[in-house]
Parts: sequence; C-alpha cells; structure tokens
Amino acid sequence: MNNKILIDKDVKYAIKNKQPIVSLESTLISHGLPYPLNIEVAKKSIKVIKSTGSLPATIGIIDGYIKIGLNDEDINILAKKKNVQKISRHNIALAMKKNSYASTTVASTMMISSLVGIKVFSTGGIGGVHRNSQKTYDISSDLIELHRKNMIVVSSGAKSILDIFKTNELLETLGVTKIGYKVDNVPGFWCRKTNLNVDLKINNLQELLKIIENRNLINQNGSILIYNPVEKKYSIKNNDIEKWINKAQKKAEKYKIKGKELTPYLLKEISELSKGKTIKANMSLIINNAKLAGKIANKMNKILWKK
Ligand code: PSU
Ligand code: MN
Repeated sequence: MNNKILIDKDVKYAIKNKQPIVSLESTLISHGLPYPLNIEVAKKSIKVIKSTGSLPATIGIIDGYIKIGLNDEDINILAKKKNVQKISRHNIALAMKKNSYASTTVASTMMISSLVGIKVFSTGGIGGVHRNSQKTYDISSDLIELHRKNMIVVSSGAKSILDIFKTNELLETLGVTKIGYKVDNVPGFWCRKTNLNVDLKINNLQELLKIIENRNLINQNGSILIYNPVEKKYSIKNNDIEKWINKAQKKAEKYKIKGKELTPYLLKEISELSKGKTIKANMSLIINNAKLAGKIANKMNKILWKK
C-alpha cells in the first residue's frame, strides 16, 4: 500500500490470499460506548469473528496513520483518550497528520475497507436521517457510502434516535438492498421490530449467496444491508425508547448540540435515562452482528472476492 496506511500483517496475508475478512468500525469504541465497556465489546467482537473462521480488522487512525487491524494497544488508546475525532468521508484525509487520533464511522470504515478489498463489515446501528431533519438537514453520510460501495453490512437497523421511516426511504432511493436475517420487519436497533418491511427475509446464508450471484449477473453496485435484530432478552419496549429519545432530543435542542456531536450526545443521554439498558442492548447486538458477519464472510468468500 503506502506509508500512510498500515495493515496488520495477518490482515495483509488474508487480503493477499483472498481469505474471509470482516471489518469493524472504531467510532462505537470512542463515542458509542462508555469506558471500559467499549474495550470489552471491541475485544469480544474480534473474538467472535475469529471463532467463525474469518479474520477481524478494526479500522481507525492512530497518530495520523490509517490502521487496518487495530491491536489491543490501539483499541485502548481510542477507548480512553479524550478528543478522539470522529471521522467520516468529508474529514478523513484531514486526520492523516501527526498526533491525530481518530475513529472511523460506518462511512469512513467502508471507504477504507473497500480500498483494500474487504467486502464484509459489521456494526451496531447505521447512521441515517435524523429526526427533525427538515429543520437541521442532518443526514448521515453512512447512507451515501452504502450507495457508493459494494459491501455486505451487518447491523441491527438504523439507530433508534433517527427517523426510521425517512432513513428507510432514502436507503431505497439510493438502491441499498435491505435483507432481514430471519425477520420480516426492519429492526429498530434497541427493539426488534419497526412497522417497516425488509426487501426480503432470508432464513439461511445459502439464500444470500443466490442473491449475490444474481447481482453479479447484472453487475449491480451498491451495498446490501443485513438486518440482524437485537436478542429478545435485551430488546427494549418501543414506548420506553420513544419517551427517552424525546427527552434527550429536547435537551440536545436546548443546549444546541448538533452535527457530528448529536449522535454521541443522544446515545449517552439515553443510556442514563434507561439506567444502562440501552448500553446492554447495544453491546449484545454489536457482538451478535460481528458473529453473523463472520459467518457471512466465510460462506460468501469465493464469490465476494470475484468482483
Ligand atoms: N452504532 C453504534 N454506536 C455508534 C455508531 C453506530 O451502536 O456510535 C456510530 C457509527 O460510527 C455511525 C455513526 O457511522 O455513529 C453515525 O454518526 P452520524 O449520525 O454523525 O453520521
Ligand atoms: Mn450527522
């Protein structure tokens, strides 16, 4: 590659030999979850991916270097350090300078994954159209990147703090295919179900393989979203979630929190209002998604490296 991008040696070997790899983002380490739970989740995600026979590659920026395959020390830094920058497409190259420590969102993790040929990525909840977007115009560039890149992205839906309906519509406009893993409805991140339908429910990965074959036949671009809902025992009632979100949203407006600070602010406020319930759900779903992504990367390996 070049000397601004450091690839872990196992990841490098796996890329060279076209082995199954799953990339992971680092914003949920620096901004999504509190210390030390963020480290726990980052490490457990890595472990479960390995257990499926795929290789994990967490992505972030360490002292100005884009790193693909963060080690324990890197993860500790992003988990503990104050002022880690949250970077997306618009500012990623600006973080490639000395003393810069930055975490990648869904959008920037997809950019870097695609750069080196990694095809499967796992996260908790994707970004999307924010509530009140008619006023704020706040729409995550995660959606545009899902349109631009050809990846399989596993998540538990768009984060509940978003306008799920608008997010779903925009995903459709952008040509992103939404597939429910064993579910008919789009999951709502902290809850298992919204009233929106997925494009297709699959019950096994063989069905996904067929879909990818057909996409390849028509040379289709754009990503596939695999929706994997939060486990029943951690899922939270819709009414409770809405109550907390409204409260947090009002507070954010009062303190004029906006732009890239908004998502982390709301997640933190809501975790307090929920007495930690949303954190438990978030942790569980991130790890489960990593596991499913590992299985997908393994099963689809041959066909994914073809394109
Ligand atoms: N999923 C989580 N926690 C997070 C995020 C996702 O469970 O913190 C991050 C992702 O990195 C996602 C970002 O890309 O939030 C979206 O931020 P924004 O709305 O500013 O684009
Ligand atoms: Mn935003």
